[in-house]
Amino acid sequence: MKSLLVSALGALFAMPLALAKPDTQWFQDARFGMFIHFGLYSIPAGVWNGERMTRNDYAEWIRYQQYWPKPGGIPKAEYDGLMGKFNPQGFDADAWIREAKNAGMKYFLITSKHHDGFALWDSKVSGYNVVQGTPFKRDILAELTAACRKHGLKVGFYYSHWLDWEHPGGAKPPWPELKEDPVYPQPTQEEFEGYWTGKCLPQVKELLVNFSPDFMWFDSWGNATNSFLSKDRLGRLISLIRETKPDCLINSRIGTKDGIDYLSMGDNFFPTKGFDQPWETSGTLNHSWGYHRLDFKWKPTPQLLRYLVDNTSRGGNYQLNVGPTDEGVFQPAAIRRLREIGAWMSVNGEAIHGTRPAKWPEPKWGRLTSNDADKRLNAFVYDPKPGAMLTLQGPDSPPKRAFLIETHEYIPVTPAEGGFSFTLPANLPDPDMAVIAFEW
Ligand code: JFZ
Repeated sequence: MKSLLVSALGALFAMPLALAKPDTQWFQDARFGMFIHFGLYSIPAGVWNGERMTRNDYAEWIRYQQYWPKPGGIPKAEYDGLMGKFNPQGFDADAWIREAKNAGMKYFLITSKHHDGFALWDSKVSGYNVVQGTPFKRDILAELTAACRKHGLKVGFYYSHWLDWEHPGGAKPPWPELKEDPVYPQPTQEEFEGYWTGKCLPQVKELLVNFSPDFMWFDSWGNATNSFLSKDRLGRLISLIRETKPDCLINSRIGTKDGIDYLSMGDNFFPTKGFDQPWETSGTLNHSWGYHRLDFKWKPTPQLLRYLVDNTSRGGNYQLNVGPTDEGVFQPAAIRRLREIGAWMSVNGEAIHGTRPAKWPEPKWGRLTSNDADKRLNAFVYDPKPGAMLTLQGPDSPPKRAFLIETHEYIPVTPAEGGFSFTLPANLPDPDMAVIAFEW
């Protein structure tokens, strides 16, 4: 009787479950993750034959942006020579993931294959990969995935599904300045289809089967140039993922907002309002995503923390990028920032992880997050003035308890018109931000 009931229920739920969208709760609880751009481009690191690259100055674009606007960029055979030099002897998957974990990050995302088409795993689909093509010969994704599992981080892969500069059928850069590159013209629809079924779909399947990723991050932009990402092709890619790994999340830069799990913002774009769907911003520590030896535009830690708090308060995630060097290590400037963020998170992480936006209006003096259905609010006061009295509009009764999270100093609260007022301590441990818990 029981088994009958179980099988009847099983039959009832099997179909809808298979089609249902995966649960995004872990993603929303996480709020903070690490993004990595690592590949052949990490070797030239923005400079080719002594010349700095041009245009967007993203190191991972060097193949096409060197000698811009010369058509064709770096000849393919010359770029492919980087494979013989790819040998990051300092690479230590455990060290990378420990750095992410210590920073308070709950997930890890890496370029499994960027636009240049080079794969960081032992792909049987294309020999253009780290194991078959380089002296390093190690499966970087296998080592990193194992380290993520060991340390309890979720893991996901960036996969460039549209642009691929290795496969003759992959799409080429869609630049308005160079409508048609005479050296490497855009593929025909037929040629692209050959790439799609011959490399893209089988490689994505391989990633899903080999590594069971918790999420995938695809990359595309612009509509006019994206005739390659038809509804039909995207449908095949999404079904492949749903059928192979039903709980794997998919981002919107795949090329559609339908049938996906979370929205990806433009690079370093921090919206001033949230969305109905889960969402994230990918951001850089300096300017370039891949390691660039002449990129010195490092953002200060307080600015990075503001981005994290801004997005969290609006229901979004922050994926902070590191471009490891050709040695396979993080630059000191990256490590310092990750550890400073980690120090802050070890105190204030409880106001970030697992929170949701508060239902009250965003205060002028800072940001709010909420735990336990607004039974606890966290207030992030930006540029706090010692002893200042501030008002939080919304709650109809003052909280029972209010304290500065870092020191547990008690914060006096009083009823006020439309909410309550509170007074900042005379001694503030952090001149940039005061983080206060309010409990009802
Ligand atoms: C893409 C890549 O071209 C780049 O190399 C990097 O990987 C980044 C994370 O993603 O660049 C984009 C993609 C989309 C936008 C901007 C840059 N966009 O929609 O604003």
